Amino acid sequence: MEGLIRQAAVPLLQQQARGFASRAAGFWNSSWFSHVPEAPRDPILGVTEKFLADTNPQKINLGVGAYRDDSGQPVVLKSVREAERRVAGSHFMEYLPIAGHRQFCEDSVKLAYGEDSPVLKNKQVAMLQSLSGTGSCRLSAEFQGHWMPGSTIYIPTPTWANHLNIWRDAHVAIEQYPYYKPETRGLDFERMCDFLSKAPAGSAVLLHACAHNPTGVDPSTEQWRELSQLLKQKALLPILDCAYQGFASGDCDRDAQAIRIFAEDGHRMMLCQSFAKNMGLYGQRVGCWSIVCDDEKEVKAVESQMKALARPMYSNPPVHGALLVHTILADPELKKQWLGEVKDMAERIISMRTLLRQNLEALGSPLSWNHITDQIGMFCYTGLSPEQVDKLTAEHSIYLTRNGRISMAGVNTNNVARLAEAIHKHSAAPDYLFRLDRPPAPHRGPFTAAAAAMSGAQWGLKAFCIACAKFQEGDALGEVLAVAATAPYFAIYHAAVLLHARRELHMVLVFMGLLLTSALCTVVKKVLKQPRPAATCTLLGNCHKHGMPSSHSAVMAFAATTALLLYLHRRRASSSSGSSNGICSAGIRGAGAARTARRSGAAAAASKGSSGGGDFVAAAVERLAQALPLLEVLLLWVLTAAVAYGRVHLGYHTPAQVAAGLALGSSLAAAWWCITLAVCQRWGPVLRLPLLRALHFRDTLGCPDVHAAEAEIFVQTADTANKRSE
Ligand code: KET
Repeated sequence: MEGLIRQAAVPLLQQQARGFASRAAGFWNSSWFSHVPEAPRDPILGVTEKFLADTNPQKINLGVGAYRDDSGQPVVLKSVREAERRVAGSHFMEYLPIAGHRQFCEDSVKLAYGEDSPVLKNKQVAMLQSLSGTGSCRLSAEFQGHWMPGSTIYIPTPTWANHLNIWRDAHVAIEQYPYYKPETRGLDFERMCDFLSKAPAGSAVLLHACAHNPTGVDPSTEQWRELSQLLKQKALLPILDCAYQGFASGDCDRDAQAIRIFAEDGHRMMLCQSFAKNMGLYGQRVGCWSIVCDDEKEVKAVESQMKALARPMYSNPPVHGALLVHTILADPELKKQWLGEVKDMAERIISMRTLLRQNLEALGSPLSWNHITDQIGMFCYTGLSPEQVDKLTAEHSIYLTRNGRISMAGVNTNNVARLAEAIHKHSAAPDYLFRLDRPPAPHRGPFTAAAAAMSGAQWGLKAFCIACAKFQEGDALGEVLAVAATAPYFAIYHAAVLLHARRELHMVLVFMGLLLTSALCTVVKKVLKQPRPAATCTLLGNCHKHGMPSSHSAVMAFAATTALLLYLHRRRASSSSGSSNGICSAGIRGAGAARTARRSGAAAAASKGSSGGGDFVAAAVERLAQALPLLEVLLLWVLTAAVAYGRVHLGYHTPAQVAAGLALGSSLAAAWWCITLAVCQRWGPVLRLPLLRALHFRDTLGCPDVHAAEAEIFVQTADTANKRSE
């Protein structure tokens, strides 16, 4: 019966929930999704969509980077067919582990880093089977976002358009570095190095390992070596995207030179491998993502985090492609056959480059087409403008990406002449300025119902927080010190509140002094440019900030030193109370008399030795009240010590940066105190200025106990009022 009720109740609840949901949706819009705008077509795969919709039998697809044979047909390599034959029926369809097929991964990294690579021999490489090159890149971006928070990715201009989407969706800040020089149609090596040399330590740099997409322009061996040294010097993490190994030169070892140079130079780096192109396994989504670590222990931790990223995204990778790649790479004969096939594919593309250039020259084109044959890999970056590309598509059914990139694999002996004619016709006034592929702008502005429905990636959210001090989970001391890190901000607020509530002339100067200390630290940091501690800055996301001196320590030292000087000054004033003004001395007299009376009462009670418990408490309270100003100063110094220690403990500053902050803050406070005294003593008359008078500003510096004086005034006023009423 209970079960029946439950069965009936569930659909009812669901119905109600649905009703509520649709009513709620109706409140905003006629449907849940009416606010969803159509996304722009993908600049590369969108070309294929348009191509497929075209009915012209002579249409040519030069959009996506996918290999075709000379008759324009997709190719399945013979080595792959053989691997398929061997694999067929020999395996279960079970899940792979999260990190995929281990032997496949080991074969892949050997292909990239080299059979005898020391990083492999030393077991320094963490690896995971990924969803092809895109999946590897996405995981790299996620890993960067998680484990290098606040760091920036430097991406070449131009690049494979999806790089920008990938790092944007992983919420990693993107900077684009110059790579291509349109005037020379070559590498802009100088500007590239110059730009990267200014990147903050702890940033990551995305590099195309070979056959740069879309330009087909790669650094030379010497330039790779220089780049590797530059990145090492500047503490930048290389992330190599290797989607075309074998396609640049026809030789897989030669195309791995950048990877091997970086590994040899001792870089910690990430590598994204794809077997889509070089094995023709486009739809199998097979790739390998690897990270070079310090040692085996680090590999264990890093690999566990790589898996932790993959599991909630897609659980584990598909098995078939990995089995094919493993079957080929693990069998020397099959591998040899495959390497030959890669070479054939690369050579057919090279021959198409020559043919296209010859055709254009034969048509009498006055332009130089050398770059078609100079560039390498799958693509030719023609220099055609987006408008020229549109004309090729509209008038000739020739499809290519609007940045003027041609997938050379789509060119064959049957279509090359038609292609050359179309290019010749529309390149009379070539516009070689390529357009920058900018990441789509994130949403700006307030949260609205429509905007709230956007994916998180489209939000350009930034945090504003005061003293967002990070601490290691489980570190209780770290947590306390992180809380203490808010103290400098409160010191400034406190001064502002005192200024507002007490209207004391010296508080104006103390408040200004605190702001000045903070500003001075910012200037010194900018001048000295000393980095934050290298060991922690990546994790804290502050590698791009400077750390000398610690402004937290400086502000606290300023506040504590000023409090101490004020305390000493007032003590001196109380011992020579004659110097204080009338009200203050009245206050002292009144407070002093009350104290003496209380003390003698307490003493009398004590000497009686009986019912004196209450008086003893009164005496203790009195003593505490007297000691309070000194206790406050001591507390401030303890807090300053906690903040200073915390800056080092939490990894935000080096001990030297903290010491410099403390020295700067306290010496500035001492100097500032002299100015404060001078202002209050010499320029006391400023208090007569109408504005300051209207705001009831006063000078209480010479007053040994302001609170006592104020209390005395109220007591006297109340006494007078009482007498009058009697
Ligand atoms: N990196 C680069 C540089 C690249 O050109 C591609 C694919 C990939 C990674 C991803 O390949 P995957 O298929 O995930 O292993 N580029 C071609 C296809 C695409 O855009 O998806 C292209 O540029 O045409």
